[in-house]
Amino acid sequence: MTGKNNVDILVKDKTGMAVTDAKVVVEYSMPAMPGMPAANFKTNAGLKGDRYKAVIEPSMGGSWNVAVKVSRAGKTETARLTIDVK
Ligand SMILES: [Cu+2]
Repeated sequence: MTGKNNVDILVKDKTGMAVTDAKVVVEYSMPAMPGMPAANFKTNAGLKGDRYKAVIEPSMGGSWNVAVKVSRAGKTETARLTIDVK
């Protein structure tokens, strides 16, 4: 939905253990379209228990690209997904 949405991220290492010492950033964007310039947002996720939580606020319905960037020990890995906002 447009407005505030909670995002829950579980980061696991190769052995399946929850990773709790990473920096997690959620970037979300929508390309420009008629009547709307490109939208790009970025928010930090904070650790709660063994999960990272963030609040995203898509400004309009439609397809959004989401990139979850996980940084740890000087390395960053990115998980990309698309969400359909109603
Ligand atoms: Cu749009």
